[in-house]
Amino acid sequence: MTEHTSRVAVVTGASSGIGEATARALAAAGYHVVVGARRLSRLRRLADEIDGTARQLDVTDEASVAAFADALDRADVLVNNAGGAKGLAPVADADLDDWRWMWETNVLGTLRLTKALLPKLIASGDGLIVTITSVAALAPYDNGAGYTSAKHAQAVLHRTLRGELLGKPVRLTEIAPGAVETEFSLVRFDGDEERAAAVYRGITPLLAADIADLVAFVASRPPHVNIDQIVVKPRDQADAGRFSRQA
Ligand code: 8X3
Repeated sequence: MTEHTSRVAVVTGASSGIGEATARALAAAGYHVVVGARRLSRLRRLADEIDGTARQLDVTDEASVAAFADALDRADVLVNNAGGAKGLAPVADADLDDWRWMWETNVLGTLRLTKALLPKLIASGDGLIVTITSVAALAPYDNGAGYTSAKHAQAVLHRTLRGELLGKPVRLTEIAPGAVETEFSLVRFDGDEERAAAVYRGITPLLAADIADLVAFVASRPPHVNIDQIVVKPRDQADAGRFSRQA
């Protein structure tokens, strides 16, 4: 275990997209960043670039989370980013395995990491938990119940901590993005590139770096300032299902 004198930020789901961009932004802000994800080779490349630490992490696996947490000598910031969507189906056709995956990663994954790191975040004297939820955590949409219900549950778990940790030196920020062009839609549509591209066609979507900027901003506020929630969407998006698309 390396002893760190600089503040340590932990980012889950850091092998791509918002997680990867957030790791870069926090490293640029002076954090030692511990990146966790299942795809270790991609993580190692990232960790080398940002002078951070790569550790394999499966947020759905109790033992993996325990080993990940044990290896940390300190934790000042936790970014709960791991998660995602699988499928877009009406409740009548719900695929139980897709639902299970979404609840395991988004909800129980956030729960596992938060529980495991909470003692270290409190001990830091100025801890911060940033949970990346979604506009899907704010309202349901048709064919999205597996994802919207998981994101609602993840958000409620996060928001509950705001009260439960009152009096403890831990801040809590929820960031709820709309359309961000990452591997998100490719995962949702099981590798169907055509379908994934259509989600962002004709709009200027947010980029992973746009969300990472917000995390870095939140983390750079003084300890008495708690930014509770940020909802961020492309200008071309009014809500989960309403876009202005150029032909
Ligand atoms: C992703 C945004 O609108 O696909 O979290 O649910 S949406």
